[in-house]
Amino acid sequence: MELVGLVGKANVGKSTLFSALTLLNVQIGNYPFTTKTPNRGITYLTCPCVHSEFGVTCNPNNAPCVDGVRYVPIEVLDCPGIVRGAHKGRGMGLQFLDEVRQADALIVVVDSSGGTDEDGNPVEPGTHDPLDDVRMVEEEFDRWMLDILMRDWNRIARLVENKQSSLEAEVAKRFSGLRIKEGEVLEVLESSDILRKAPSKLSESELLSFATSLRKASKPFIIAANKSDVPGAEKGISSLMGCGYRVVPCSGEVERALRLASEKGLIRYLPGSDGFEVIDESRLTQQQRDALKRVEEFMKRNGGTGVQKLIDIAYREVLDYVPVFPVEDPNRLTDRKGRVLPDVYLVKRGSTPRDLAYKIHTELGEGFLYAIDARNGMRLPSDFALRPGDVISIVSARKR
Ligand SMILES: Nc1nc2c(ncn2[C@@H]2O[C@H](COP(=O)(O)OP(=O)(O)OP(=O)(O)O)[C@@H](O)[C@H]2O)c(=O)[nH]1
Ligand SMILES: [Mg+2]
Repeated sequence: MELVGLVGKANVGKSTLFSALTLLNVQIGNYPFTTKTPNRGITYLTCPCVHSEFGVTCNPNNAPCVDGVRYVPIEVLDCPGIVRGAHKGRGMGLQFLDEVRQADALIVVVDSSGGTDEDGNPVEPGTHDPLDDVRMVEEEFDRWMLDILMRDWNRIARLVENKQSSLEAEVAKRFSGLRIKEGEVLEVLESSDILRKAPSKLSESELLSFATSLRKASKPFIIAANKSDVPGAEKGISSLMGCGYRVVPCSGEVERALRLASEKGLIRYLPGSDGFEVIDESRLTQQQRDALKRVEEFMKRNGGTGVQKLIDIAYREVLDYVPVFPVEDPNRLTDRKGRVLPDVYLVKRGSTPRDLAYKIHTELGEGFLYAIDARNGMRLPSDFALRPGDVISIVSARKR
């Protein structure tokens, strides 16, 4: 399953976002380092279901369908806070980053209200520039990667200089599990000056910029400008716009309150929508009514809470994944259990039907013969790039 990590300075609201995204109760507190070990949970990416286009009713298996929207499960990891110097062991250190090696992307959470200082202690809103926190996370992450490289650099240099191995193979090995392949490491190397020098002659700063390029290639960042419900957050959000990454203003706290109220049956709220409906006004206390009024105003300004957008933008825009609907029978749109449009899979844009087959099951990929587009019953060319919403039947020599 896809995996996304929530990282960032201490006390910026990572666990609140995690809880909103997964509706699990985790420890939340207004002091740094509430979270001591990473938490894992399931959240969902949303995409339109194709059932109405085909005039059928779907029987979801891996991705529930609500009001024509499919919710595709994605694993999410809530990490302990990072502070400056973490790579040298300050705060909670960076040991836990080993767990984010497998993530497709990282959501870097910042306090856009500027109400937490460098170490994560609460301060007057507007007194801290959240852009500093993006830079801090970049630096700590890159230094963590640099340390991994440096730990073994003499040996790597010797192997490469004696022609016993290649630099890309050795680097890929050190970051095994980072979801970066040898070919991608080579691309990064070729776009830098690194290959012009013997590995043993490289300076620490050259290796650091190599680590930065590796990080950018393997772990795209999306910035969650959290706490955007706090008055005055616009200043922090506009400062963040200069960070070079996609910035999504959001409020984990508001999203969490909405999901809880919806779970209790007080309101009707679909994550990702820009409003909610009160189910029975008479069941609300005056305090709840006032709170909902403020939430409504915030959502109008922000176009929703931004929390669902974070996941959707991370996968659909930044990572550029495409949701597709594999079926076994292209006429009835069913799997072998007779379920209509049961599953949604995410594939990287440019993926072919064969890539999809491998993603579903190695054997299906190995026996891949051809694929059929269920919209017109035609066979697809082998280099066909899957498009969002494609309904695909894979014909394989090897039965699952
Ligand atoms: N106003 C506002 N406050 C928030 C929001 N999200 C979190 N908070 C508050 O920020 C504080 C920290 O929240 P946590 O979710 O524990 O933060 P964290 O980043 O997980 O903290 P560590 O685990 O210590 O790194 C709590 O007091 C939350 O109530 C938000 O969207 N808006
Ligand atoms: Mg936390």
